Amino acid sequence: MTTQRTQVAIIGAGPAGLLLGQLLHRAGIANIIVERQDGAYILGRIRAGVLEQTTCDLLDEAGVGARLHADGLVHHGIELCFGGARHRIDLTGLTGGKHVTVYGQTEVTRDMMDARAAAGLTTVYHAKDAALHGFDGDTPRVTYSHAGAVHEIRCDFIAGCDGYHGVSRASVPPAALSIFEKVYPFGWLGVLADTPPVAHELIYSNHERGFALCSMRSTTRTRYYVQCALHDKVEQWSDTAFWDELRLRLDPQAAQALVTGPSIEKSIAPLRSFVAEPMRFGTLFLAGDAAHIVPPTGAKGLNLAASDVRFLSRAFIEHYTERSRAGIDHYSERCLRRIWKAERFSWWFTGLMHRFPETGAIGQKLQRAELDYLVGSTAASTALAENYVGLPFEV
Ligand code: RFL
Ligand code: PHB
Repeated sequence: MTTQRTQVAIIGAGPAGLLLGQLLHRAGIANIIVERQDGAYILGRIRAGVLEQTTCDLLDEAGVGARLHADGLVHHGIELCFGGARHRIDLTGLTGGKHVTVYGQTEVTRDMMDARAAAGLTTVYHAKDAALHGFDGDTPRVTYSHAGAVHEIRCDFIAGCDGYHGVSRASVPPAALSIFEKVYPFGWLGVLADTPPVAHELIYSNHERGFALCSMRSTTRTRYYVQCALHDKVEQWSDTAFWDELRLRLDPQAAQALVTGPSIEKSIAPLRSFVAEPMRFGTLFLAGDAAHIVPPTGAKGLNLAASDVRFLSRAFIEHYTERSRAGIDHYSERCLRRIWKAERFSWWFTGLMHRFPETGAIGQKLQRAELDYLVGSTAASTALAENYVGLPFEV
């Protein structure tokens, strides 16, 4: 068994792990990332598309914001579509000047992988059987196997950035965790295509056939979603079936403007609200999807991962430079305060926009009344806008 020594061992090279690694490196804190997959696999996962300003600021702080500023699309509003018409929510006007940036998670991840490689930092891809040891004390270790040999990393802290299905949360004794979970009775079928976006801004549509979302990755690449049954399989959905269904769920003008084309990627994602508390166990810290999941309706998952990493990087920097434990001791509580607000918003927006079979006709009437109220009330529109662009950090 070979043994390496570092300050922070990071499990997972998704957005949370890569961003933490980059921020720590810039503060002079040594770290090693251990990742189960290879880089190409990670870059093939099509996920988030909307970044809050605080996420963009953190990417700048990590020194990986150049391409984001060059290629990201700044959006000042979103459109809500219902009853055959679209209604604009003026994000910037309602929030005193804030906006969001449309820039794919794939690109964010690629920028961070490139920066990590350029800095010569260690990422062990294809690391199998990662196991966490001794995190109830001050000498935690991570073991993993790679190319047939077992390796060990000795460290001061372990950051569990390994997503919902990772080993980090699973390593915590169940009695030490409180789990809060809701699984929604539908999924999202997503299609990526090289077609021009149907509109300049994102369209969130509530339709009696189900929810639809028109998003984008650039001015020539679109990302569209339709609500589908939980048991649907991607193979059941031909490109034609997808485009036909999407068109039906849009207002007549958008339906007519919709440009279709062959899908580059097509996948189905289940929707879940999930929080595991607390987020720290001795010298193990959970961050991102390892600790919480939101349904994608509010576009909060990647942004929450970034906000956890903001708290965690500052906590480690305080520890190493100021010898202060404050950030470490308050990490879980600070993260969770923000997480629960994003969980609430994502749950509310999901409930407002989707077709819920069990609520029937009265459910649809109530949604319609709320949507009418929302687009007609500055107070209600402002509540949506300020959550969508991202709530401020309290500490
Ligand atoms: P990730 O991205 O899942 O990365 C975890 C990494 O850990 C690795 N791993 C392991 N490594 C070593 N050993 C093990 N035992 C391991 N187990 C796992 C995995 O291979 C992986 O590389 O978690 P992270 O970094 O916390 O990032 C979270 C985000 O990926 C996620 O929250 C967002 O994608 C959610 N999301 C959205 N978020 C937004 O902020 N805005 C959006 O517009 C948005 N849209 C979305 C989304 C998620 C979606 N899906 C598919 C769930 C749209 C969709 C459809
Ligand atoms: C996306 O572009 O993939 C996307 C955008 C907004 C959402 C969810 C996903 O709410």
